[in-house]
Amino acid sequence: MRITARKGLLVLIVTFLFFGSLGDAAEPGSLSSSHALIHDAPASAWTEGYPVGNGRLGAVVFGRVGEERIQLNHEAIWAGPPVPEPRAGFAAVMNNARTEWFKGEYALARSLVQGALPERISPRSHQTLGDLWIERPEAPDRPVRYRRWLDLDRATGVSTFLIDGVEHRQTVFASAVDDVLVVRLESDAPASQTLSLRLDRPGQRRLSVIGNDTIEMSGRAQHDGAQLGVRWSARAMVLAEGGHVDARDTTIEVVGADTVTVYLACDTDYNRHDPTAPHTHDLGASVDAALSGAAAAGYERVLQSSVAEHRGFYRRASIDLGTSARHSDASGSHQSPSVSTPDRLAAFRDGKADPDLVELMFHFGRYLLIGSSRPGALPANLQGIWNDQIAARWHADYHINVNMQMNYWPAEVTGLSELHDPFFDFIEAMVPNGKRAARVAYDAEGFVAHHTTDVWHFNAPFGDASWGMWPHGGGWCVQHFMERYRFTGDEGFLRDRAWPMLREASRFYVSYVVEDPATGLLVSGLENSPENWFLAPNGERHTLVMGASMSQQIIWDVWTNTLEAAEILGIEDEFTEGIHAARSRLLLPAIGEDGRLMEWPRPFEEADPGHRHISHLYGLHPGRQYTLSNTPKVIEASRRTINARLVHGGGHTSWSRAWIISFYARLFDGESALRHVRTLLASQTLPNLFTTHPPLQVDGNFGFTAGVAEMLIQSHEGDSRSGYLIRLLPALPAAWANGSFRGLRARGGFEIDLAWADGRVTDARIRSPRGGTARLLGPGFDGVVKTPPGRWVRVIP
Ligand code: FUC
Repeated sequence: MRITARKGLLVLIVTFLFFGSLGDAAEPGSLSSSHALIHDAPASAWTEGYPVGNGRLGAVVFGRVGEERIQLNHEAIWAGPPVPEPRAGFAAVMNNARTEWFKGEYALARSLVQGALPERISPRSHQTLGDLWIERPEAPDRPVRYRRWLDLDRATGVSTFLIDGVEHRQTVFASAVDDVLVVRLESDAPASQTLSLRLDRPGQRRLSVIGNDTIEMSGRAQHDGAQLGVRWSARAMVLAEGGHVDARDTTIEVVGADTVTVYLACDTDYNRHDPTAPHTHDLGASVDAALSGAAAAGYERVLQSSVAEHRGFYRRASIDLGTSARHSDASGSHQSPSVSTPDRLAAFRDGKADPDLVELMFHFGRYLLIGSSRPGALPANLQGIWNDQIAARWHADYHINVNMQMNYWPAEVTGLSELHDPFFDFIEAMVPNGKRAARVAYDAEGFVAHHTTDVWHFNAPFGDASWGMWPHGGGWCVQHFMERYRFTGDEGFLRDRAWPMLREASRFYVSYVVEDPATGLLVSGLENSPENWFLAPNGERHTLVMGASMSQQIIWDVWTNTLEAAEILGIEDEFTEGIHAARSRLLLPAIGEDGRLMEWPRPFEEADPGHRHISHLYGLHPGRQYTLSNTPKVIEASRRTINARLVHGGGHTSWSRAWIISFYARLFDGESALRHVRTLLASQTLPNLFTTHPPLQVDGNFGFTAGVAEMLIQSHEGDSRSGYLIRLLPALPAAWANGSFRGLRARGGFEIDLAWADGRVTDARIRSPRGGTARLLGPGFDGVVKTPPGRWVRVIP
């Protein structure tokens, strides 16, 4: 093994099989202030409940005593078609509109396009499965010695309380191993479980009982008899030790049991590969199979296997920003786990330092991804899988003008690569409709996707042009395929999955862009810059342009990734030549007179200067077009762009705030990044740590985790042939001067553990399954490391 030290640094290289000094600092404990939410009262609102999930099946647990509510979700309970369809003849309208736009006839261009767009069809939402209600008629109104916690390391939501001097404990979790939701009710005295259980739901459903211990709720997702969608069936089996269990109407009554275990399973006829061809198997039978499997295994085994399986993901990464016992200081910045999460949030809001809370929020993002995105399932939607509504805000759908992508920003860097799979499967499943939309709507080749879609894979420009006229969802999603390759080095994935997507997205853009008659450069349009408005010279508000900066950057990104992939795969043909030629004629964003990166190709004023989307910084993040080394002027312009947005109230949704963390991280500005880490936690986070748009949108949680990771490690510079540049602690704020991380990933397939003190790297180790070479650059460290396959290489400055 060789490491080449630069700048005269002394570097010692040793290969270790394990790394003692970092292991304990970052290891999740059983209940720690960085790995658990704690409340001292039951949830009085859904946003105070604890989410649990196995990727398909989820719940929000209220932890109430007299009337417990466990709100249930299945990822695939969706109302159905009709969906917006691409409209033939649209391309001709678009061509006329483009001509008018180039002449400066913005209003006419807009009305032509708007007049040809299909209407929005609403709601067609993801829906709550319903609720499991557990009633304890004799429970006091006010619980005594009440406490509940969500243990992120075990993925269990627990509540404990006293009734008549008897200590009760409720444990809820969603097992991915047995595909059941489990509710366990125990106490420290025999025969103390007397309660009734029922299922219900605010929308259409049928209720029945099966035998004397199982309740069934089934139906077909819909909106008031229309938009018939997914058929589903859920059953809850109630098993008691001691006492009696009986069914009355649609309720299960338990009297005097020692313990009660409820297994709940749900299945649907949704076919994620082809939603138009629903499954035809017997849903009741498949639900029964899951229930009897869990019952046969028994509670302890179901629990243990669930915890172990969850930890297989959860324990892959950890961070310590300086407040674990090792680093806690006399000022009392270390929080004891006994302080409730709302109290910690309130203290944080008042300016109290609580780096463990930042760690907790970082881990919560990983926890939510594990809970809402598992191989073989649907990707995490706007709410993950947690939704208590029949018609959710934005239908809890798959917005792809930032939101779903943000959900997956933390996946690779925190070592949860497999959890990215549902995203890839979903985008690939959209390809047939995406090709149809390209052909029908634009007379173009290849694959397109627009600003949003849902489980029916619909794909069309529709609705109001200010949000619906945006054909870059596909181009943006395709970036993830390339990033998966970069993070894993998996050439099979590059060849079989990334390349076809890159090729089809590139083909769309080649046939879609047009020449700007004034400059001869290639521009995309007409379309919005998500979802902002500009003021035309005559003062009118408009959204549609030719050559919005974000569009041009996404196209640059897709074409550049395509060429890079082609080179790795040894593909050189007419197609790649065409991309080369097109890219050299692509309009690239300009810097305006005020020094900001321009959002539109002409110097329009923003109608909403504090707009939540800062789309035109796509090339800074998540793209890799702009870096301090390559484009210093654009980097400076980016800084001014963000400042201007913030001065006007930008970042007011949690996802927008989260993106700003990553922007600042890419500007190597740790203090500004930390300011937004704090603002997101202090003012855009709900009592159960869900981030709020408002209402809840989990993209902010995922963007938070990704943003914190981006402050600690970056690897978007370089490539697989010349080697990646891995920046360690590129945006470390002074408040995090001492700390460590474990298991963060870098492009090139590397996994890195790191410790630092006084802002300087003190210890690091790196490995990659395939072996490789990378340059590591951090405070107090700069060197090139070569790792043999699978072996840790320790690097000590
Ligand atoms: C985008 C955003 C909105 C919201 C919606 C789900 O369109 O502009 O703020 O997050 O997605």
